[in-house]
Amino acid sequence: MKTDEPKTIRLKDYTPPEYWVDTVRLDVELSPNRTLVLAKLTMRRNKDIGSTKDLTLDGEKLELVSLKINGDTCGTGDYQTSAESLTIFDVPDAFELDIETAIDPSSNTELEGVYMSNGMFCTQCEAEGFRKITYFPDRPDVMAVYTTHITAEKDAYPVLLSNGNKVGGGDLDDGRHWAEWHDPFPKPCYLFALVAGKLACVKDRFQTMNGRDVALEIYVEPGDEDRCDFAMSSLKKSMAWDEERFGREYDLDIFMIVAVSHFNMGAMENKGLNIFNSQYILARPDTATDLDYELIESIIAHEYFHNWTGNRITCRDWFQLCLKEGLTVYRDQEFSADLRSRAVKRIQDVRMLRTRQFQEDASPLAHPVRPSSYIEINNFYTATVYEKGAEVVRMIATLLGQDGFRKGMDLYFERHDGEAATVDDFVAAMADATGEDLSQFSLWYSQAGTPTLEIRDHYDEESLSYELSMTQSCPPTAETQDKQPFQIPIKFGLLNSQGQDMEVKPENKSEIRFGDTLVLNTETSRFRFKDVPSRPLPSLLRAFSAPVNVKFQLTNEELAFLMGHDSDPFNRWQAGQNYGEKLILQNVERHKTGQPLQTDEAFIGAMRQILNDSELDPFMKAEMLLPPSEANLARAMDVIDPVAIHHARNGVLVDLACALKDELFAIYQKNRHDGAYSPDPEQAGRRTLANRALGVLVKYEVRETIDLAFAHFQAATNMTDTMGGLMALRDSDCAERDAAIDQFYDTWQKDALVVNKWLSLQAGSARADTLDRIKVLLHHEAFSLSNPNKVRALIGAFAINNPYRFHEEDGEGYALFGGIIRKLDPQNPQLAARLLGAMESWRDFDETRQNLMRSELVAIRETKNVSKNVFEIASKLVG
Ligand code: B3K
Ligand code: ZN
Repeated sequence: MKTDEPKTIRLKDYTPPEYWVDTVRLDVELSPNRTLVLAKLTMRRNKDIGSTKDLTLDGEKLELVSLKINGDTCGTGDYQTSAESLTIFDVPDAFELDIETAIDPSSNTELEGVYMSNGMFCTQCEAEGFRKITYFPDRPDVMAVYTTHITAEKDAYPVLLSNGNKVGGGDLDDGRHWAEWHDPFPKPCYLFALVAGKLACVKDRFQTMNGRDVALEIYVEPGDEDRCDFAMSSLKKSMAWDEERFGREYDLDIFMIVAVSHFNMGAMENKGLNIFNSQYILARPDTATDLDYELIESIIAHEYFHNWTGNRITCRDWFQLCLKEGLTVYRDQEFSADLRSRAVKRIQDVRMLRTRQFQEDASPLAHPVRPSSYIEINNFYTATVYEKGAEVVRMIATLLGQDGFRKGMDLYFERHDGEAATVDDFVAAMADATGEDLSQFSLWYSQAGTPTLEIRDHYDEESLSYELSMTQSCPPTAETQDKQPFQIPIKFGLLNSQGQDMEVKPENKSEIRFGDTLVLNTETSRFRFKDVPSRPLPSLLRAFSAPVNVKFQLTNEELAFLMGHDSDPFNRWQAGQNYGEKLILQNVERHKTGQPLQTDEAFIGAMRQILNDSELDPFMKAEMLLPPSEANLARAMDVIDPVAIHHARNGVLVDLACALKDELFAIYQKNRHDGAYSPDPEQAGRRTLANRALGVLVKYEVRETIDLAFAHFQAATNMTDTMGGLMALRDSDCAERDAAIDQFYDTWQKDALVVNKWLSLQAGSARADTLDRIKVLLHHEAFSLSNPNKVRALIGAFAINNPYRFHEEDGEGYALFGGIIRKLDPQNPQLAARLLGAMESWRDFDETRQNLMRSELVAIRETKNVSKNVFEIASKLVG
């Protein structure tokens, strides 16, 4: 973990492995304090490379018990160990290696390698955790066939699981038992998994498109069996969708998922044995919100889809991470879009992209979708690699069209199945399948930063011609100062004065694809259209066809018109966001100069029309009702003023609440939940709308609205409404708020996942006592620094999602946060480094806050024994 001068790994230094591993047999004797691992590897020299006859394997935190080559025990002169490796001198060209190591799962707090969660054994090997289990060439381009033999005490660990199919099992005479698993598909070691414990199992089956019968098993802690139905049905939907949309069939006889309480991220796609953070499996209407259900569905899909994009075709090296992650996020986004509302899904994804990825891209942590160097690979599971990675795949699909994209995917699977591939291989398959030249497009993989598109238009009444001129620019980032122009697909439409799409007739037909997509591939381009009967209103970057910022001047009237009429639902929403942002930023100026806040009548009128629009889907209405978040507003300011942003945004909400009281109340009444709960998108959309309407109404804090919110909370029959009531009350200083919070804890204190919602809710409050409350909660029985879900629920919700209180000018929030990072780092460096990202935008604040954050970051970086994870983030931030 600790290194004085952490080494930087670079893409340009990649060399193929010197030795291959063909088969791995692992004998794992489980015991909490001392687990013995006997690894039998059949190895051979890579003939194409390799000058040395020495074999170096990765290994960390291992006790080497014994070592044999071709059955002969190695003497101490035959090998050498270091804190991170084992080197065996002068090995033959082909040999069998027996390595026996001992590990201590019970003291593994990093949650990487083999560790324990609530008394069960589980593993996490991606990215480099396998080296904490045994010595191995821990790199994804070494792919082997695994057989895993597990023995453990039968009473304490009745269920023994690993990858592939179960090939044997039985009892031993000392109270122990065994199971053997064989995975016929060669895989990199990061996809290895093992689980042992007292687990309940929920079973189902799936018949594949070729009639193969697959057993589906979800393993959970006993008592949670009644919370697995939705996860199971999501799994079956995912399997069917991947067959239908991409022709991909599942390949083993069994697919297993295990839910664990202690997990550093969302889930892990180990071959045939996915391991999940229990938060993304367990759901019952009274414990999970509509959003939880949505996340479960998409994460189950994501991990399942990895079976082809990640497992059957894996990554050559970790610089290619977006090859599996960006592509798989794109696939899970498409899955959700097909199952639910495409427009709402796009809005949610873009909101997240802007909040997390655009912010990262504008910070000292900016890196390309395919980074060119890293110190700690776990720091690169970022919004850029995942979310921007997915946007890049989406742009390829937009440029090639759905059919072209499918042809490219088919060719990619055909060419690279069973291989460890690169981003270039993927792009080449797309290009070769369609004849498209994607060389310029590939810059999206190597240049970081969010491009800005400045657009102007001109209409000539005499010639009835219309022109759009576009200029792209991208700020310098560490890896490239001077950017080359990107290839940018821009979906668009031209609206007439009735709000209908006009027929688009480009002067140069080759400049437009599929009738609605312009392709910009120079710094500046002009696109001309003929026979345009009247001055059009352009709707630009429809469906957010590229991850860029758009600058195009529109008047308030034009924004209101687009909000009401654009045939592209995403751009209706976008116009509302732009309008809202404009008004809030005006309020920011008023707040700074002590003037009363106000909201333009036309905006309120446009919102009223949206609320009254009987054609508009409730979920879309709910999205339109939500103004840009404080984090997104911050990106629009040269110097972020978190206090002014909070009040300015609140000011607009208060005005909406006042002016639209009747409409909001009617919406609430009409859409609030009634009857039997189902997490389907139709019901969820109505509940979201009712809860958001309530959330806006209470901004106008009068007895009546507080009573309404409290009654809503009290009467709730599902967690979505319970949380809706609590969220509405969260920022108020009233007695009902405190009563609701206490009552919630009394009801749910035994349920860890629900209690996490309680922690987040308080950490996210705008109330003045939030920081003090967090200090109390840090010592509350509901909190624990060793459970990542709890840390994220309390500290993440504060530092990442509550900018108003986190950035209080006295610096107390920063001090508390810095202290927690320093305490967490020695236990769980991965989590500590991730949380530290909360300070990524520190340079965009005023001098006082900058100095306060800077000194915390320096103190963190200078901490004795700082992990390389935290060191890398802190040093990049401080610069
Ligand atoms: N591949 C895992 C993430 C592993 C993170 C390691 N620090 C989950 C996913 O993206 O599907
Ligand atoms: Zn993934």
